[in-house]
Amino acid sequence: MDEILEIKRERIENDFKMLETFTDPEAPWTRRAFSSQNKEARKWLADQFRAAGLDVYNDAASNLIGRRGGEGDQVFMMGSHSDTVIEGGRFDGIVGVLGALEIARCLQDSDIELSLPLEIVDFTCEEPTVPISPVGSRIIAGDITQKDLEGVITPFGDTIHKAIDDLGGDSSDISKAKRALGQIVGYLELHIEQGAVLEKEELAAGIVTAIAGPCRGTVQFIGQPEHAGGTPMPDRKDALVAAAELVIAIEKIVTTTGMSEENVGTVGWMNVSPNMINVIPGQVDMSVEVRSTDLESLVLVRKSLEEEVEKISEKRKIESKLTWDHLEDPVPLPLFMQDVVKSAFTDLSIPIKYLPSRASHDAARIAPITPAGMVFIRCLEGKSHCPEEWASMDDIVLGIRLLGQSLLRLNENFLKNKKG
Ligand code: HGY
Ligand code: MN
Ligand code: MN
Repeated sequence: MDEILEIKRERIENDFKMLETFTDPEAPWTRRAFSSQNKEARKWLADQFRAAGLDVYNDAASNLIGRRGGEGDQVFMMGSHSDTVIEGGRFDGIVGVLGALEIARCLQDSDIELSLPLEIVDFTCEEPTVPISPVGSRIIAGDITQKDLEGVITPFGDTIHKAIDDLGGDSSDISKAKRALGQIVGYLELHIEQGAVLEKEELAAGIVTAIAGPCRGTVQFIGQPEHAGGTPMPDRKDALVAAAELVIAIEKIVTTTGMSEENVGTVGWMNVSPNMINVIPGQVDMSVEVRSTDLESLVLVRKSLEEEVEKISEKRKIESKLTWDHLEDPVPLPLFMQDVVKSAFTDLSIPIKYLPSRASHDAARIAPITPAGMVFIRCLEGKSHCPEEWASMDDIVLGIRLLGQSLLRLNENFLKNKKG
């Protein structure tokens, strides 16, 4: 299929320059979900969506949606997220949102109508700014119910209800945002790899086969705060030493369990109290996150981690509590969607490379209700979730061309199936 969409590089360059100005000035590039920067960026994005000829609205989950091609329940969908981690994404998620916007502009420029309406989406709160994230894509999939919102507070001190409403949603009834299976006929997402496979093989782009499932939780160790001088070592119930033991144990578990090269484990934050130099830590709260592209390994890793917390607790006579906040299994992407994306690579004469995603994406969250496909572009040294995260404009333009060609191929596939 010929490439008929004319991507405009300088429009894209301007978009990136503008969007990255919506950041916490003290910690670029930080635009956390529900922050003032997120709200400002959303206003700017909505204006760009409108200028691209899209009908713009927020669904009840506050996802920002631009729609072209008239009414009807069934749509094609493309998108990603514009919220970031702290000091992270100039490209993580942004490439997918701005890529979808550019494709909408190209369809408008060439007056091309697809066989179904197209919706482009900036999903709300993809990053774990609140424990129930990803919020927007999970609500669309019906994976977050009204009850799940209860008690959730954002880092800015708002209830999740107020936060969703402030972003244009309707937290009084988020089920209005839910889409039924089949309503989204196909979903496409462009994203940076957040790994170094493409760069190592000197490839600019790849076809995603599966998305690793992040399992996130918190562990609390409760020991005994005591005098750091007067308490002999054998008599201590030091919560921080217990936590330190667990950090090392997690590294050992993920590197020796199941298909270990597919597993990763991280302790991202830890709170020690009372956090004073001359007091034995009485309590530690810490995050645990394990992921794998292999389900069996992930189940074994989670089980070993639970057993390890028990073991440390007994050995040190310290109370412990492990709470899993969020369990995601690995998500294989449907072969026919991989073929749709592959045909776009062939159309543009781009070398074919299949690879799994070790990072999670909105695509994984809406996969239960729609066939999802992903295009990856390389990122510098595979880095992401840090200020050094970077992708070249050449690769971004190529990624958007592949996204657009995949959409046209998805449309062709839909028409073929319709004719039967
Ligand atoms: O954590 C992730 O994989 C994604 O960047 N939220
Ligand atoms: Mn991310
Ligand atoms: Mn992302």
